[in-house]
Amino acid sequence: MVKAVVVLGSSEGVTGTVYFSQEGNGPTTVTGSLAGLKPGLHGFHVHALGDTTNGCLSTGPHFNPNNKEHGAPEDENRHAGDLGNVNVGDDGTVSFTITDSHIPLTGPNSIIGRAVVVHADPDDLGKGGHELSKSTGNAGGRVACGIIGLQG
Ligand SMILES: [Cu+2]
Ligand SMILES: [Zn+2]
Repeated sequence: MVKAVVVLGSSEGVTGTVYFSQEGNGPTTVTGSLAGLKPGLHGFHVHALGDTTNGCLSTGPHFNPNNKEHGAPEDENRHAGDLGNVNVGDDGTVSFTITDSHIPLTGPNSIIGRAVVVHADPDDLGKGGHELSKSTGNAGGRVACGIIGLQG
């Protein structure tokens, strides 16, 4: 079992912790909770770089080792980092569990050392018809992020 964690930070008061675990070559389980967000859907992704020297902006684009287009988690044509949306309640918090087979914690496409980013707006999952739909899901600004690190 390989485990990882990211503590999310934000200049806008968003807080959260997200845990990852993977058994062998099986899917990765993502369990997290976030607070301080506006109610509704927020894009939730793994971005390519673990670089926060310029805040969440320097974490690069969605992690995309196979050169695909942006999509929904269940799509064949999706970035590895496309984890869809989290649905925040009226109290500004959300707890979630996601199981996904595109974000391993070992091997050449490992997400260790990359970033989790939470966006201001909903991810349209590539289907919004906006010029940004096929690259970012038009999910708006980056309101919180953190670097994925190994956990014992
Ligand atoms: Cu993103
Ligand atoms: Zn994407």
